[in-house]
Amino acid sequence: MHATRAPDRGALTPDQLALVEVTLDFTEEHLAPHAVAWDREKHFPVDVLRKAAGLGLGGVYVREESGGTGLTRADGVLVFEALATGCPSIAGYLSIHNMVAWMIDRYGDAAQRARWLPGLCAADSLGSYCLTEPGAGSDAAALRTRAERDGDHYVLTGVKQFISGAGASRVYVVMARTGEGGPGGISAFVVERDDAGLSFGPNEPKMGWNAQPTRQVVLDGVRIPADRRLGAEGDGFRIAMNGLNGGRLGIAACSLGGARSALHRSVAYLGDREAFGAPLLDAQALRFTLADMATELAAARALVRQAADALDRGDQGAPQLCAMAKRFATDTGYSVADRALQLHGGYGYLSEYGIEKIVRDLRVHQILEGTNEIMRLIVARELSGA
Ligand code: FAD
Ligand code: 2MC
Repeated sequence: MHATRAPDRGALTPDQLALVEVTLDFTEEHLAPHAVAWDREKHFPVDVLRKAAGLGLGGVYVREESGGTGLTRADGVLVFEALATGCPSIAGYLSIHNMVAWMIDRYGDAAQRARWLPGLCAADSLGSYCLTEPGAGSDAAALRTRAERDGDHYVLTGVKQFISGAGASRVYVVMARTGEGGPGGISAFVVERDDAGLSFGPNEPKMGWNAQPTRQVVLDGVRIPADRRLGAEGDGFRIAMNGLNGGRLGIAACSLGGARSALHRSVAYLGDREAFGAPLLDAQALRFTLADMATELAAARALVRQAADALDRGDQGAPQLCAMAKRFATDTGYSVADRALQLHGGYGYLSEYGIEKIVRDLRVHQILEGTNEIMRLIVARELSGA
């Protein structure tokens, strides 16, 4: 087995090694060869997501008794790192889809699990997570979308901004206000694509993550039965944040995968490219750059896995570790990818080589699922007790 396929195979159990192998085989066959074209054509490959679900990747953290794969977070970060070596954008979307499926499994009742999880696990229905609004991003508890109780129904009105997968997804977990201002007045709901009053903005033109749509989700008096609420009234913010703890690890792992691919392409490129009478790989300055990239990625990977273990154990400090891991791995991933571009010289800047796409895809990981400033805020609050 080559180092590009499992950088620290000794740390993995036989089951994890097999999981990584299967995921990498899938990635090399179904993602990597198409990633540049999907980015160029802004194509969302729903058929490929269904194929991934055939391997159990539609319900990675959904319990087996609910029809999922029942993997741990420690397994999950291996899966998403492997997928992102082929396409960070598709791996990132699949991580969000899995966050939604996990939230329904974890907070839904038996009827809700039976209604939505089979479709989500098979990726026959895709999932979207709707927290951000035009006026409430980092300060998510300031959200203004309302859910008014009306007998056995709720009526939802508001706008959700930057929603990944919107329009293509069938299942939307929407955080909306049912009570007072602040986090305690928020509840979580499942809205379906066919619900009357739901519509979508245009696909936002953007720097990266082009292989998946990003749209506004507009709720104009969407009337849904009360049994679409996940958990109790007022629990929505906690549900949203607990979803994000795992989601942040997924995004962190996607940064590791994208950057790992960029690093290994750089090694191969410098080995082939001759200048001043020798392969560029012989130049010590460039070898040291590669060594730093590999070292920083290994450090980031160790922190991601530590946070995943903490989340699996239900440690009290897990949210802070997830924030540290998200901040560190996404900053490191972007920096590694950017150095890989430089090592490719002018060719790194050409779309054809796929390196500039990785840089563009990884840039947004420093912004979404909580900006890296908000990750620092979470860590600093814990340090200072406020
Ligand atoms: P703002 O909150 O306005 O922040 C602006 C700047 O100020 C940032 O640099 C921020 O870090 C900084 N800042 C804010 N507050 C503080 C503070 N207290 N201290 C220090 N700095 C601060 N959201 C969803 O709900 N679902 C999705 O599927 C989804 N997908 C996305 C996909 C893409 C491609 C993008 C770009 C975004 C997506 N988002 C999604 C939204 C994303 O989570 C938000 O963009 C992000 O949380 C930041 O919110 P904002 O853009 O409103 O920035
Ligand atoms: N895990 C578990 N619980 C959490 C939590 C976490 N990560 N973060 C907050 N909470 C709880 C917190 O313990 C508190 O509970 P209680 O009332 O029982 O004490 C409650 O939630 C309210 O928390 P705060 O008092 O800290 O709320 P505040 O408004 O001050 O700050 C902040 C919360 C800034 C941490 C939160 O708003 C945040 O994470 N903002 C970033 C938003 C974000 O990540 N958006 C991502 C959108 S999704 C996306 O981008 C995709 C691509 C899918």
